[in-house]
Amino acid sequence: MITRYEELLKKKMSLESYEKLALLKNPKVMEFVGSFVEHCDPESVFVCSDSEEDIQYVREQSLALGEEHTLANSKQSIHWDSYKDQARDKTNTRFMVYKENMHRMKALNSIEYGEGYKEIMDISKGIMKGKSAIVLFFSEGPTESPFTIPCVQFTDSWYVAHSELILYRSAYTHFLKMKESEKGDFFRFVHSAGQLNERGNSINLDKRRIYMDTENNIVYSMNNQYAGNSVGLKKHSMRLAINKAGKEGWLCEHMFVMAAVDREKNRKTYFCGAYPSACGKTSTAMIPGELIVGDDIAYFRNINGEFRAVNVEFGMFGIIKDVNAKDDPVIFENLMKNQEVIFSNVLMSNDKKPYWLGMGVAAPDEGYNHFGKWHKGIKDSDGKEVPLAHSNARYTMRLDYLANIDKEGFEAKDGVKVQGILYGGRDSDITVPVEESPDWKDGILLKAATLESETTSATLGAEGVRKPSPMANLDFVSYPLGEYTMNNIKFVEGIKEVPKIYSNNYFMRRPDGSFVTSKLAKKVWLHWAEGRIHNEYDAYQTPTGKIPKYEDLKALFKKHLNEDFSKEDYEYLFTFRCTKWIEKFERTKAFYKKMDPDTPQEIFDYWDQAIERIKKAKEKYGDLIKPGDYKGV
Ligand code: SPV
Ligand code: MN
Repeated sequence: MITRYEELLKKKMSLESYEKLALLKNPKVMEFVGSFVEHCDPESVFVCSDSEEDIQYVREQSLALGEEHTLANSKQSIHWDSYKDQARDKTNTRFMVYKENMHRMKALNSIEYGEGYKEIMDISKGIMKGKSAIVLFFSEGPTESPFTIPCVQFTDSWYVAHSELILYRSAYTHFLKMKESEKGDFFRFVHSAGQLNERGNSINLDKRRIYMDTENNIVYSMNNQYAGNSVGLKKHSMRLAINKAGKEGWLCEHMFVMAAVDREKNRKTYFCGAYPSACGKTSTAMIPGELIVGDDIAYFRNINGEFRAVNVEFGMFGIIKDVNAKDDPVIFENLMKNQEVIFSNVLMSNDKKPYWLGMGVAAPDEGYNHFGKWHKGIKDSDGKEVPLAHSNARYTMRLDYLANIDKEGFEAKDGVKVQGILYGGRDSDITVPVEESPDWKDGILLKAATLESETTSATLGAEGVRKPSPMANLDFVSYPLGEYTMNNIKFVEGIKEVPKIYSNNYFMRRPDGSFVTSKLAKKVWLHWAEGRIHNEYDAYQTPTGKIPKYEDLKALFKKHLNEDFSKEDYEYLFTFRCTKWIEKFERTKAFYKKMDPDTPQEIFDYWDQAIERIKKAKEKYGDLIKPGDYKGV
C-alpha cells in the first residue's frame, strides 16, 4: 500500500513492524499512525500485534526504560506516576466542540474546537522526540461481536501500553479480519507522557491536557501517566462511546456487571450497577458468593428485544487502599501471588515488596514510592507529610485471575441478559438501603438522576455536603445531560423484559453517627432485589417505590450473614423522610437546570409530580413515614 507516509514509517519502524501495519490494508489506520508519527516525531515506532512475543516485548521495554520495576515476585511490577499526577485531571480534560454547539456544552468543560485543536497540536508537536513509541490495536467489548468498538492507541509510554494489554482485549487480528466497509470506524488515541525526569515521570504537568474530539472519535492526551489520564481505552474511550451510543440508540454506562447467585434455586441473575466513587461499586461487584463480570464500564444493547450488557474491559484498575485479607480476600490473595500485576503509586520496600494503605500488615519505615526515596515522616515541598502510598494507588490485573469470575458472562459475545440495575449513592440520612422503582422511567428519573454522594471526613472540605452525581456518570457524559437522560429513558423501547431498577445506599447512620449495618449487609439488599425479580417477596409501598418487609429481611440476614436483624434497625433504615426527599429533588432540579438548560420540560414535570405526591404524603402521614404505613395519597 502506497501512502504519503510510507517512507517516513519505513524509516522509523523495523521491517517487521511496518509489515504488520501494511498487512491490515487499512488506509485510515495508515493515515492515523503516519500523521502522528510525523507530528510527534518519535525516534522509533513498534507495532504490537496480539502475539505473546509482542506483548512480552512491551513488558520488557517498560522495565528496560524504567517506567516499571520488577518486584520480588518476578511477574509483578511497580510503576509510579508523578507526585502531582495521581488522579484524573478534571480541569484539563475538555471536549473539543464546534462553535455552534458550544452553548449547550459549556457546563461539561468544553473548549471551542479550533482553539482546542491548535493548543493540543502545539503541545504535541515533536513531543516524542528521542523516544520510542508503540502502536496497539484493541477492542472495547469482546472482539467480533455486536458490541465491539475497535480502537488504535499510539503512545510513547510502555507502561500505558502494558496496562492496556492487561486491561483490554488485544485486537490486531480483529483489524486484520475487518471487512472493507468496517475499516474506517475505530476510536483513535494519541498519548505522550512528554518529557520525563530521571525517575521516568512526566515533568511538564503545566501542559497536561486531555482533549476529546467526539466529532471525529479521537482523543489527545499529553504530559501525563496516571492511567485515568493516559490510558485511551478507559475513560477517554468511554466518553467517545457515550457520544456514539447517544447517536446510535444504545448506552455506555459507568457500571459493573455481575451475577447474583441463588445456589438453592440454581439460578443466576445479572445486575449492572452505578455508584459514584467510594460508594461501594467494586465491593458490590465482589460480594462474596456472587460472580463478577466487570467492575467499571458496561455497554447496553437491545439484541433481539433483550436487554444485554457486556463488560467492555478485560482487566481491572482497582483502588488498592484498604484491600486486605479480611475485607477483600479474593483480590488480596491474587495480589500476593506471583502473577502479572502492575502496582501503581504504592511503596516498594528495600526487599522489593509492595505496601499500601489499609493493607492490614505492618509496613516498613522506608522504601521508594510516588514521592521518590521515602521514609516515615518525610514531608513534601508543601510541608505535608507523605504517606507510604497514595490513597488513589491502584493495581492493574486481569479479571480472569479471580476465582469469582463469571466465565460465561465474561466471554459471551452477545453479553448477558440484564434483569436488575442498581443505583447506589452515599447519604447518611435520606435514601433507604434498597428500594424498587415502579418502572424504568421512574427509576431513571427518581433513582439514577438523583444520585448523590455525601462528603465524609475522609475527603477535603466540609463534611456532609451532597454532591450530585446523575447515573454516577457525570465525569464522562459527553453530550448535554438532559438529552443523555432522555436517551436512558428511551433505551428500553422495544425491550421485552425491562430490568427492574433499584436504589441502594450503604451509608445510613444513626443520629450518633454510627453506621446502622455492617459492610456485609449489601448482600442482603442484593438478594432481596434478586428475589423480587423472581416474584418472591411482597413489598410495602412508599411515595417513590417499593421497600422490603421486615420478615423477609430478617430471614435474609439470617440466611446470608447469620445475623439477627432487629425490627428497630429496620424501621429506622426504611422510614420515608418526606422533607429530605423534597429537598433532594429540588437539588436535582437545580443541578439539571445548571448543567443543561435545555433539559426537556417533561423531566422537570416528572420531578414536580413526585414532589407534589410527597407533600401530600407528608400532610397525611407526617414527615417521617414508617414502613407499611403509606397507602397512597
Ligand atoms: C474512576 O475514577 O472512575 C476509575 C479510575 O475507574 S480512572 O481510571 O481514574 O477513571
Ligand atoms: Mn470508573
